[in-house]
Amino acid sequence: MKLQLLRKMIIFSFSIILITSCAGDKNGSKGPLGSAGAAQKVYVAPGEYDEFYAFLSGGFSGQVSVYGLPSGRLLKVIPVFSVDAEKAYGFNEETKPMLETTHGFVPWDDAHHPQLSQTDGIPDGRWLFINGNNTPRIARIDLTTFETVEIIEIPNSSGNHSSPFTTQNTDYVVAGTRFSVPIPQQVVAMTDYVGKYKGALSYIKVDKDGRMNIAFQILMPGFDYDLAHSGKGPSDGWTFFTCYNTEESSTLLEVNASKNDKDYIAAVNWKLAEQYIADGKFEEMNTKYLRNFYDDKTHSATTEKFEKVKILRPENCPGLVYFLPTPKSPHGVDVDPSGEYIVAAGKLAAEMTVHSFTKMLAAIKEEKFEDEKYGISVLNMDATLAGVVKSTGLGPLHTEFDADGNAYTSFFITSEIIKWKVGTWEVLDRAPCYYSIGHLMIPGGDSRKPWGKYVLAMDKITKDRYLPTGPEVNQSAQLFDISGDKMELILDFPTVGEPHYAQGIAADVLISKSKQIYKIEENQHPYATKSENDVKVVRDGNVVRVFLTTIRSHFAPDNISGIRVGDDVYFHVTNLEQDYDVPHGFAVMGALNSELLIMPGQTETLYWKPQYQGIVPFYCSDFCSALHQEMQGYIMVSPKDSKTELKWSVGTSE
Ligand code: K7E
Ligand code: CUA
Repeated sequence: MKLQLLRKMIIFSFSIILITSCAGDKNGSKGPLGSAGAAQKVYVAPGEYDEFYAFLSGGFSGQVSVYGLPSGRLLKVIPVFSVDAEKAYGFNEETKPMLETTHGFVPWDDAHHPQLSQTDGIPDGRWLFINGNNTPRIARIDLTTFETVEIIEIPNSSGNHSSPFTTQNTDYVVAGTRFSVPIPQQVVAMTDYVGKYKGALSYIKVDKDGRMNIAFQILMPGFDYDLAHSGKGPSDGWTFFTCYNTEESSTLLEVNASKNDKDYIAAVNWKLAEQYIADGKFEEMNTKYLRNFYDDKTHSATTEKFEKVKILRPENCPGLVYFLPTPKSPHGVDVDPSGEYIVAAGKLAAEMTVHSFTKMLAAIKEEKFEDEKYGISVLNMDATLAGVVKSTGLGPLHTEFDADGNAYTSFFITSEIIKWKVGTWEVLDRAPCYYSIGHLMIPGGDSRKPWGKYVLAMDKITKDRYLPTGPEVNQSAQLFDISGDKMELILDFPTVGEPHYAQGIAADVLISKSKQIYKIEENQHPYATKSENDVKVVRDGNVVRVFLTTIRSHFAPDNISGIRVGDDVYFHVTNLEQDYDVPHGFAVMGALNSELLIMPGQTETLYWKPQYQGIVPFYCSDFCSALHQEMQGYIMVSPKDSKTELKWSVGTSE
């Protein structure tokens, strides 16, 4: 507190000096004053923490990266859908099941939309969900450990883009399909697309402990379901999905899916869906999907298989879905903090359309319909329209909200953020982005109670912002201070992968919950070794299990003999440390997978198949102490048909 006050005073006096030495530039937004002011705003002194956590998706990296704001410092990369050799994710025996799907082991995905769990529409810091776009999945990250603990596959989906977008009490996360396909899968010619290809909107129930189950799927017309947001406050109970390709074309969509002047927002009444399910108005469809769960007591993941989903058909369920006409190929759909306004960004439209939830309900009641598509009523556009934002920006994509009734929309083509007033629709400010902004994020900016303060732009093209690094240059994020009337650029920093969306949360919600160690007495890994006295090497046919421990600065055992060429060797390494921030690594020469990086109290397993006789070293790969470089050992590998006995030791050379 004192430190902060001191810092503020220093900044204040520094500003005075600058203002007096820079006469003529009174607003201070340009020149040396601007840059010094900006640097001060993002500087976090040693001994202090950042104010917010920001979780950025990695796009084609498949992971989530965690940054501190306002400093823009990278704190962690969380492996989610892609293997990560640094953390042995997808390489050690414990996490391999996390990436299992009905297609087999999938080592990669395209992760787009992180979404924090909410209570009463406010991010609560329990979990972060994120969608896998390519092989449809949703992952859940535990925010006490910052590790992926569950991944559920979404059947009948083909491109999980409009996902996960939680409801306001995390009753559900959703999964809308980008590609429509024949459901159930079968051969239907692309020329027969119209009416025969379908899009599934899935509702995944989230239990109190976070576990995910597919509750039901709604079988929709064969459009492309692009993005979503759930209602909040008065509109809680509804989800809004944008759709494009209402033309139902299967080819050259850049032309053929841009013909209709209007596409739709699909408004889904999920509380009514629950009622239809309870009343038995569903059909059960055979399908296949997997759910993978990582238990941080056994430090291991397991896979379960499921074979049925409940299907609701809108044509048999009156009132379940309505279409709101929305100009041309809308992309993002965002609901303001009050829950009243539904903002659609028509990426090919000049203006932005805002629908009113109250008017939508009235139009439904008064049956103001202008059309019907596959049994779904299309509401009259004027009847639901709340207003139009005449921004003069081009290519609107996404909107977030601050705490003062303002909205911020990203415009890809004109590469800018436009700030406008919710309710009056007037444009208040605009700020250029370098370059080509996609998503943007305000901490809490899609919740009922935004923290505001900053908006983070996630830019697609970096060009000349950073030093050149060959043909590939990193994507870039840019941070704006939005505490004043005008947005002020205060920082830009390169990102991991290509972030599509992000979530921000006040740091103090997470700090106290963050786990520092795994308690060794709670370790229920079936191959854990809880004391150095219990280390051993056990043979069962060709399978050899090595029970190892680590503690600064040695392995036990560190001399092992009796392993033979062709054995299936499992190194079960338990880190006996019980201090914060003391992982040990484990690396074996020539191993075909990765290192292990074992947290205090954790057990991890490396599989190894020795291929030749001789002496094979292993060592700790994480600099853990002054004698880290001494943390090493030897394995003697004997010929395949030898009769050598297993022997192990530490500290004796017998
Ligand atoms: Cu606009 Cu995948 Cu959310 Cu990219 S999406 S920007
Ligand atoms: Cu243990 Cu380095």
